[in-house]
Order: sequence, then C-alpha cells, then structure tokens
Amino acid sequence: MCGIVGYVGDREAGEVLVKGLKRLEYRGYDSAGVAIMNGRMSIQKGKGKVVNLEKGIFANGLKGHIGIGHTRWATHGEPNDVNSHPHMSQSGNIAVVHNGIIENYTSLKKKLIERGRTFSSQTDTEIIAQLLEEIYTTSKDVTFEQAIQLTLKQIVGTYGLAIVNIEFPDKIFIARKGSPLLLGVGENEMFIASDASPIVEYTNKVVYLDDGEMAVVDKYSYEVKTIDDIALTKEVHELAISIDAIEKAGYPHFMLKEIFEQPRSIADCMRGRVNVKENTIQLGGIADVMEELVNAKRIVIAACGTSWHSGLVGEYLFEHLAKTPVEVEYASEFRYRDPLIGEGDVMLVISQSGETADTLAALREAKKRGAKVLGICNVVGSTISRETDAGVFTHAGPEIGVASTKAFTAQVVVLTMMALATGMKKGTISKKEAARYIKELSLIPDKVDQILKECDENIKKMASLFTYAPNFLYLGRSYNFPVALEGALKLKEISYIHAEGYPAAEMKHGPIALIDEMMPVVVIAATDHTNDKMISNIEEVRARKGRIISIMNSENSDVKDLSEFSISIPSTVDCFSPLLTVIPLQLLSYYIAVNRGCNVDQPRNLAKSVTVE
Ligand code: UD2
Ligand code: GLU
Ligand code: MG
Repeated sequence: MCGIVGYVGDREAGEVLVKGLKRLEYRGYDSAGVAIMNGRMSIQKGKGKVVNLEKGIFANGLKGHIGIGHTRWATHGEPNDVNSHPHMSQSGNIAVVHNGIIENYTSLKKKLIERGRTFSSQTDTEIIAQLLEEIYTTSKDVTFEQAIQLTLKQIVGTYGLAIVNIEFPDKIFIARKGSPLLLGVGENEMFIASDASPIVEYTNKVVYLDDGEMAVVDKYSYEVKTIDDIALTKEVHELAISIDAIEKAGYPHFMLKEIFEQPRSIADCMRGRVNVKENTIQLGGIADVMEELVNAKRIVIAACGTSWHSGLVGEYLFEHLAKTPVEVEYASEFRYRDPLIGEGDVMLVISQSGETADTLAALREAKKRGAKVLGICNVVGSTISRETDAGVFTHAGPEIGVASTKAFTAQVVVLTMMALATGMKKGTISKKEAARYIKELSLIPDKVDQILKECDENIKKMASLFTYAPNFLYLGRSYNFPVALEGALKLKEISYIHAEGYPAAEMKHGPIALIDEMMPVVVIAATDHTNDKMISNIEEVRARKGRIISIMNSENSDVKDLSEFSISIPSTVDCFSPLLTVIPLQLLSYYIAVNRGCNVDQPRNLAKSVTVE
C-alpha cells in the first residue's frame, strides 16, 4: 500500500505534491519521490520520509507545473533509493508511480531483458514503465494511450497508476485496478490522489475511478475510458468530509478501518505464496534456510504482546503440522534468563514494527548462542528484519491503531504457511492433507469478510449491554486458547476493563471463584475436537450464574442454547480457526471502548512500537 499524487495546473507542482504526500504518508513511509516535467523530466526520490524529499526538491530547485509523486510501502524490493518511485523507462522518457502488486512481473521482466532492456530496480513497478515503452516504441501506429491499454492487458495484479511521458508535457495518464485512485477537478487545474486527503484543500469536486478504468488528464479537462477503450461519462461527486475522516477511509478510527481491512490484508499476505492450483506454498524469504527449518531440533518463538499470542498459535501449528517441538517465550524473559539455545535450534522472532526492543535483544542473544534466527515482521526495512538471518514479511500494510488487529491475523497466516511448508517438506503431512489445508487457507479472506458483514451489528448491540462490566473472562481451548488471551488483551488495552484469558479447563483451578451473575464470560467454542469438553466448561460457568457470550459455528446448536448471546461464524479446519474467531473479539473490544469514550487509536500509556525495554 502506498500513496499517489499528481498535479497539473498553474501552481508549483513540487509544493502541491509534497503537501499531498505528507497527507498520504500514513499509507506508507519507507521512501518517497516525484517526477516533475518542465521541458525535461526531473526526478527526485529516495529512502526515508517525505520531509527528506521536500529538502531534496528545494535544494535541487525542481520547478514545473505538472508532476506525479509517491510515498512507498515496499512490497517488492527493499526500501532504498533505487527502488523508490517514480520508476523510469530505459530512455528516461516515461515515469510511473504505482500502488499495488504486479504478480506476473518476473516473467514479463525476463522477456524484456531478453529483448535487451536493462532494469535498475528490484521492484515489480519498473516493469510497467519498461513494458509500456517497449510497446509504444516498437508497435506501429499505436498511440500512447493505446500502448497503456496494451500494457495493462499483459499485467496481472493490482494497480493505481499515474504516468507521465515527456512527449506529452501537459498530460498525466492514470489507471486503476484494485488500488484506489481519484481525480480532483479544479479551475484550470487537476489533482490526482489515492484518497481525497491531498485534494480537499483545493477542490471539493472529485471523480472516482473504478477498476478497469483509465483517464487522460490535462489542466483543463479529463477523459475517462475503460482500458478496452470505451468512453465513459463519470459522475462528479462533491466532497463533504473532513481530512481526518478521509485518511481513515470514512471509518471513525484507524482500528476499525484495520479490522475491516483484514479480508484484503490476509489475501495480500498469501499473494504469490499460496498456490491452490499447484498445491504449493512458496516463501521466498526463507527458501535458503528451509533445510535448517526442516531439520530444526526445536523452534523457539520469542515475541511480546499480541505477537506473543500469534506465536502461541504458531506453536500449535508447528507441532501439529510439522511435528517440530516448539517453545514460546516472552522476549523480555528469554533475554535475561540464561536460556538454553544453540546450534540446531531455530528461533522465530515476531514483531509488527520490527523494532520491539525486547524482541530485538532476544534475537541478538539467540544469534550469539549459535541459533538460526528467522523473523516475521510487517515493516520492511525494520531493524529486526535486517538483523535476522532470513524471514517472511507479513505485507499487511501500515498498521496505525495501537491495538494490533490486522498484523495479528497476518502473523498467524505467515506461521500457518511456514508450518505447512515445513510439514510438506518433512513429509509430516501427506500431499492430500496439504491440498485440503491449502484450499481451506485460500477461503479464509472470504470467510473473514462474511464475519465482518454478518456479525458487526450484533456485536455492536451486545457491546452496549456490557459496556460497564468491570471484569471479563475469556475462555478457549486448543487453537483458541491463544485467541482467548488475545481477546482479553484487546479489551484491556483499549477499554481499560480488567480482562483475563484462560484455557477453559484451567478456569476451575482459580478464576472460577470470580464468577457470579455480574461476570461476562466470552467462550470461543468453534467446533473442534474439544467441543464436548468446552460444553462442560460452559455448564460450569452457567451453574455459577456467569453470563455466557459465545463465538461459535452455526451448526453448534448445543453451544447456542447454553449462551445468553452467541455470535455465529463460518467453520474451517481446527488449526485455522483463530483467523476467524479473533475477528468478533476485535470488534467487541472496539465497540465497548467506543461506548466508554476511550481513545481507541491511542490508548493511554501505550505506544505502537515499544522500542524501550
Ligand atoms: C521478496 C521481495 C519482493 C519480491 C519477491 C520476489 C521484499 C520485501 N520482498 O518477497 O520484493 O522481490 O521476493 O519473489 O523485498 N527477511 C528477513 N527478516 C524478516 C523478514 C524478511 O530477513 O523478518 C528477509 C527475507 O529473508 C528475504 C527478504 O527479507 O530475503 C524479503 O522477505 P519477503 O518475505 O518479502 O520475501 P518474498 O520472497 O515474499
Ligand atoms: N509494489 C510496489 C513496490 O513495492 C508498490 C508498493 C505500494 O503499493 O506501496 O514498490
Ligand atoms: Mg511445545
């Protein structure tokens, strides 16, 4: 995910672009760049924040009234100066900024290299500039617009695109499939952006591009058509929305936006890695260390907070699917207790930001003692991702809400893919089983979507009944025990209600003393091999008048009958159930916190990235 801006008019383009990119910086912030045309094509780009870009534009005196800009969140190729957008065609005539992923870029790149093109970056994006130039310069009687259409037809993946060509010094070409893009219509000036936040201060008239559409824009007019060249008349919308709301895509909080992004972030995490047709899982980031992972005597997972919970799910996954013994450690404990770890062991560190101080220290300790250390991080270029021997990025997109949601599900997806890949290689799961798991995994994004659509209203209603409960208990078994911990943590973090997560059967060894008619007990009762035991645990709570809220599968009528409230979700195989059961719990904590008037995105005393011990 990244931010795109474009400008053509009478203003200084550099100023409009930088201002717009600053507004879009929440979408990605590892590098930024602009292309400005003024008789020639001037490029300024590099690693780091938009302020660095601004200094560069100023220092190099980039002037002009037409340009495109980008703030990047790397998916393909590490965040460095070369991989920053805009990307150029070989001649330097065409510049492209891109939001999205070109899935077939490897094969296209190979063909273009065979035809003598040299590439300068590791990105998927560069292929667009190069292929476009190849088509435009080698095909007879093809206009630049037609060349764009032909290029887009060869590309598989998602894009929001803005393109300039020095041959057309007053035009910007844009196109969209899967990544948002809109046009701001001003008086003798036009704006282009990923969302309306860079535009609202100049105009309230916008045209939203839909998938499969492109446009040619100059300062006075725009022409929208499909990529099959059918002209369109688009509605001009009037914006009546604050900048703050726009950055949150209309959601009142980043946390809610991120919860609702999960169908997409989970799919992004699996993209290019899970292949249902061929029944394979390919994790490029750990291909070179697969041998070590398969032969590991033991895996130690070290993490903090929510990442520690995903680590617990990882333990169950690895022990079940790959038959490798796993221990999960709090990173802060591991580093200070003379741990037994060394050669032949694999350590897995998990951190959304990739900067968590305790996790980083655990990583260094394990490395010092001779273990292979692999990372699961969301932020590309972060310290942990650089210091690990190898790893897998979650590609969930920037997470702004302090309470982690989409990063958790993406971490669990990565752990699932790793455990499956290891099990397949080790032979601990058969081909047939693997096929079933891979198929089921590919269905998860749609099931998450279904939960969000079907359960949101119910959960909102339920939350209003429990807003002032002083305590909550969360119970789960097997794969859903870590989810109970995560549900309780979410509630504590953002609503400041005391909550505890417990393995359901362990409740009778203590917490059962807390249960009375005032105690809401959230039970995660997805149908699995522990179902009957779970039902007994629910009876134990009911016998003490506790109020049962259940997260269950629709066919589980026994649980429904025993619950005061139940949220019904689709079923999946046992080991993927956390990816579904956690969603209602995220929403429950969110709505309770909102009802209590808490600052959901920035809860008191917490920080997004804990870079201190
Ligand atoms: C990588 C590239 C991607 C594209 C693709 C082509 C990045 C971020 N990803 O995606 O651009 O070229 O290959 O097949 O450039 N890593 C760590 N520690 C961590 C996380 C990752 O060392 O905590 C390393 C990992 O070993 C790999 C690199 O970072 O060398 C990228 O990891 P990835 O998961 O993005 O890898 P992949 O193959 O999905
Ligand atoms: N795939 C492109 C890149 O890695 C664009 C990523 C984005 O949308 O931020 O450069
Ligand atoms: Mg274990």
